[in-house]
Amino acid sequence: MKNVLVIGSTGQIGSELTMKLRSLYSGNIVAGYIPGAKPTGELLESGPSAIVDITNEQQIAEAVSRYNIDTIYNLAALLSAVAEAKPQLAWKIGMDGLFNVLEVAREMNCAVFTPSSIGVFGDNTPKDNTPQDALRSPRTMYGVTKVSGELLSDYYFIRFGVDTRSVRFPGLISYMTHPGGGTTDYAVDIYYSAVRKKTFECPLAAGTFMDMMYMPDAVRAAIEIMEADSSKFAHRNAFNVTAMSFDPEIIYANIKKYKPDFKMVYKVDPLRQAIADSWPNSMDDSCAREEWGWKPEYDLDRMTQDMLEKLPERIL
Ligand code: AKB
Repeated sequence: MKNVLVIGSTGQIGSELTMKLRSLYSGNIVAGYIPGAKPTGELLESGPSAIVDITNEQQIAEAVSRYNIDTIYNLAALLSAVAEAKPQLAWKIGMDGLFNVLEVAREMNCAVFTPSSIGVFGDNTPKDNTPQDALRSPRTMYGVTKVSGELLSDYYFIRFGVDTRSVRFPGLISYMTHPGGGTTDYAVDIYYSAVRKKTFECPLAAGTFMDMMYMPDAVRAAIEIMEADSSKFAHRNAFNVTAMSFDPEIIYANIKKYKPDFKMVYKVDPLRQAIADSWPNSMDDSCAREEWGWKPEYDLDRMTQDMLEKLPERIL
């Protein structure tokens, strides 16, 4: 990777990934954004930025040509719960947008990273230790676009030789940028409530297990897979990756270790609960470990300590 375009650079992953790439590489790391979500502060000042709406192929091509881009991180997407409210828009961004990115990559010789998700799995997949090659039959629009995106990305690799790579991210937890509209967002929101000394209303029931990962691990996964020697890949789009699996009771108990007065009550959101129930409790990520050396660094307790230390500086 030398010159990189990050589409969706002001989102939850993009804001941290762009800064990390700028700290590692000396080329152009371009923060792509849509009007209304312009980068601010350090993200704006530390490198180039450009308006790149993923639904506009010409805009993507112009940024790639202007900055001599060799790698595109395609992070534009609607998360699972909001995609259920706006399925047409979710398809337009997730699929029409991906098609635009892949076409530009094919014509202008770029590698492409597009995150997939635990959302590719559905009710008829083994829930525990879900295998890499398990059946992908989601019931959400988010999952439908993610499975289709995996297939389309593999197609562009096989048919046109475009270097597409991807991971199936679990819920991502971070203190810098709020995710917004996901099913796993409760695991971010709970820290906000703990820091603000407010009772947390949990939208998922006790016993709802899902895979999760702290953002520094997620950013490292996104970079390491693009740097990996692909001759060792048996898979491409997309690798299961995980760092931990917990339910609301477990994360609550972990936060209470450091904030004994913190309180949580349940106020289950049926939409999010149904989505979470259709996803794995935990994924098997041994293929990522074997094929490109994936290994998480943060477990729940280390993440909690870091969140409780850094989040107050941002929100209080
Ligand atoms: C969501 O909850 O929609 C996302 C995801 C697991 O892909 N965080």
